[in-house]
Amino acid sequence: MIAHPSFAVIGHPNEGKSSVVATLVENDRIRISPTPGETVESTSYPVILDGETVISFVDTPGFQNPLQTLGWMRKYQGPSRDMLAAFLREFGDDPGMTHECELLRPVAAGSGVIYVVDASRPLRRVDRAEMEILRLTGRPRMAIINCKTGEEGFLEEWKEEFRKHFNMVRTFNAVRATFAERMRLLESLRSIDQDWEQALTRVQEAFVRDWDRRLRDCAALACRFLSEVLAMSETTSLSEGIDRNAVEQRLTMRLEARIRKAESELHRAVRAHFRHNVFQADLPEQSVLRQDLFSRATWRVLGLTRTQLAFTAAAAGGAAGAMVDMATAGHSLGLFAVLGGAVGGLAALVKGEDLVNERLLGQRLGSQGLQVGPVKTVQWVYVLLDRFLLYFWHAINWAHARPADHVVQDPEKGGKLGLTSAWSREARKLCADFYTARTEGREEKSAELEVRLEQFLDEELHRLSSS
Ligand SMILES: Nc1nc2c(ncn2[C@@H]2O[C@H](COP(=O)(O)OP(=O)(O)OP(=O)(O)O)[C@@H](O)[C@H]2O)c(=O)[nH]1
Ligand SMILES: [Mg+2]
Repeated sequence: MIAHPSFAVIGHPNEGKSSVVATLVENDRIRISPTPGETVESTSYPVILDGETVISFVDTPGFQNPLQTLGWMRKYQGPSRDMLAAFLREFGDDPGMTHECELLRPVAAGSGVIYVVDASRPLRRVDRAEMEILRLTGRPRMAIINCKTGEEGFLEEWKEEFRKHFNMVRTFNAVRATFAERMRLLESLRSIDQDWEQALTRVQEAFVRDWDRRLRDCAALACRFLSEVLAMSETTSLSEGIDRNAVEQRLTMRLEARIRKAESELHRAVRAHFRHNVFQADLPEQSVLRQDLFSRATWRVLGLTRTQLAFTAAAAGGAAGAMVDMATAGHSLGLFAVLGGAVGGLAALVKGEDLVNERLLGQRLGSQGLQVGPVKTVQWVYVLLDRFLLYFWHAINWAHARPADHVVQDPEKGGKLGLTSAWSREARKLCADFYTARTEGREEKSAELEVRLEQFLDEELHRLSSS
């Protein structure tokens, strides 16, 4: 007797069974291969949520000998509930039937059946035999149409056959299935057998709770990251005769390296939340995430338009005026405030509206100190957020069953890529206020705004993952 619902994923060799299991249990270590016969043993993969196994899916080898198996089953005379046990006894040592024994063993032990078919090819006699075998097991069963190519010419023929043998049929793309699609599949499983309905309702609820927790964690991680990075700076003391430009450059490089590191740690944490172990960041060739955080390309593509920025700056109480065009701001992007010392002209590499109060920040430095950072434009917060949102979007859309050549494209095409550019003015003002409070070191105000920002981000992550 199995304590939780279990489903054996069964089918012809190479139809995508292991891919379906990998996606459903979010396990990118399951072996998937273009060569038929990759899976030779049945392996049960549990879904563990809150420390408890709520459901498991069994990956099985493909049918090897369906015609002979069906022939035996048709001749079988004993009680039908003993049929599978009798089959395993009879063929347990038969080398020609090892796959059939492997794939029927979990079914004999009480698993339901998910039959996977690549319906982009015509139906054959062996397919009918496989479906009939599964019908004769008498277990709750569902068919999944996993169309590996876009070909749908044979779909109707398949569906007609499915109706005779299964309680439920669903289309499911193992490579592109989102969380919402996985939930729809669970919903369908719920209705194939009354005895499992309650247990599967609890499974569904556990999946949703777990997903909510992941998004809440990611929103919190992003806020911690922003909070840390917005306030980051590098400080040193200047001694007599030192080349101030060289010192400034060194501090800038050090600061950039720290920020890059913080961002890659954020990405790693996001990736881990969605259980991507084997596949590292497979980002599309042209993704802006492949560009360095401080490159011009990044700043050109992400963030807000000038008009949006001007509104935001005004709303957040910054001096009104044209936003600096980061792409033309000199040899470096000139993003960082340079404070303290007898800095003179260095203090304002970037002219225009700055939301950072340099006098306030520079106060503590005295004439011998030099500080680089924080970043002096509010655009920074949108660039950081947009990169986080893009990374999150990829992490939730990378299937755990990706063929090697599968790449998910960035969500938006053309124009401004940043998702924040579509945010409401209130949301952008919240970001700008947070930026100002944080860079000016106003702890209490920052903490209050961070709570609101985290809540807003949580809603935004739900919106991004709901389709
Ligand atoms: N394009 C595309 N390829 C898929 C899809 N599903 C599976 N594949 C590919 O089909 C091949 C077989 O996938 P597997 O998941 O290993 O198939 P299987 O049924 O477990 O195969 P065996 O274990 O050999 O019986 C792999 O190259 C997969 O990448 C899909 O939905 N779309
Ligand atoms: Mg397999």
